[in-house]
Amino acid sequence: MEELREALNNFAFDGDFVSVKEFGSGHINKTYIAKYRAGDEEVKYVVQKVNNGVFKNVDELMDNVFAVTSYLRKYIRENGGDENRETLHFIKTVDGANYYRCADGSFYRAYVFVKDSISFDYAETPELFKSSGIAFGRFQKMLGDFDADSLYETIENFHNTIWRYENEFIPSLEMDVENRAQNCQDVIEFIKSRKDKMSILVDLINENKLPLRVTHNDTKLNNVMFDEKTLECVCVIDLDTVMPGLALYDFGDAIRFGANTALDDEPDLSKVGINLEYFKAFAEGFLSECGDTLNQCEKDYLAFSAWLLTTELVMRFLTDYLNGDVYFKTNYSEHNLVRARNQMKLALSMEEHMSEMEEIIKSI
Ligand code: ADP
Ligand code: GN1
Ligand code: MG
Repeated sequence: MEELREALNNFAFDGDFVSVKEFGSGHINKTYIAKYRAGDEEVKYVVQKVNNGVFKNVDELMDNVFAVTSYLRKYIRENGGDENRETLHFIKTVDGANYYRCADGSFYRAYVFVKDSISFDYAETPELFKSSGIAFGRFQKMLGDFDADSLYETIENFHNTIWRYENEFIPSLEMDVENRAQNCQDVIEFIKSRKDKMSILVDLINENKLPLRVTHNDTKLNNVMFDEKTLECVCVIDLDTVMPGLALYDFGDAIRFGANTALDDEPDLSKVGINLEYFKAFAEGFLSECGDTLNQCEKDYLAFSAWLLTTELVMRFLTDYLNGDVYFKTNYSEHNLVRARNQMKLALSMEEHMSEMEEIIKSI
């Protein structure tokens, strides 16, 4: 708490401090809401302790998010939108820096809480999920002319699935530091038997069939803020992984999280599967914004990307389980294994329904 206080004292916030509390359900950073009072008005800020284990170079990370949000603010202003609501507004420190480094070495950053907005871990309706598709499709469209080369790769090989298999999954299995491999042979087998399909998108990049774009790369439903009253999408958040990537990564990752018939850590696997209605809703929203810019190869692999990103997460959650839960936040000791099995069930369900998923894409 002391470092949090130290950080709060070093941002150029408006007004007097009222309160601070932990907030949100992200798996990576530690997020707080800090309330301030300026005259009669209460102002809310989001203050985050950056996960320095995940993001090794905080300078580069913050350069990226400042560059992207500055670009978006200008784009939104020039296109008649509300730049204070439709993208994140970062606050500098009193010394004019992008983030604050505490005496104990931890890193904090701050931005304005998007007013009257709410995020969801589960979409109650297909309309809400479609709206998140609009948000991520628009995000990609808005960044269409952003210079991808100017961005740092905040996490290398983030969605290079086959690289993760060879360089993370297999080594963690061989080390098996917690002696946990014996608990998850079913998932290990699942992953190993899908290895051949893990290089498909990377191969298509190398063959120049899939273009690198500036993408979000972490398109979970709870990385979109919605208007509290109208439930329309307002703003895409969590910009830490904005870097050159594939439109397919953004599509696939959103589906694997939001078109699951259950939460992604639901332990009762009978509840887990692909929700085709939600799949269609998201695809309609996403493609209504950025469909025009996609080439035929991108369109052809949309359904596949949902399966691939789901399988990638099976592997990432299981790798973290084998490593002793060092990456994702967990609430109990088997949490990562539960997540891996959940995503495995979802991937199996997609395998069963792949032709329907492909038909849906063709119909849009
Ligand atoms: P993580 O990387 O840990 O997922 P996020 O940046 O996604 O961190 O923030 C975690 C949660 O905090 C989000 O899911 C959202 O609910 C909330 N949040 C983050 N930024 C804002 C914001 N500017 N306005 C309102 N809520 C926010
Ligand atoms: C993490 O930060 P958050 O909770 O939005 C992760 C994603 C995973 C997701 C799984 C930087 O997202 O890649 O898909 O958890 N983010 C990072 O729920 O690794
Ligand atoms: Mg998040």
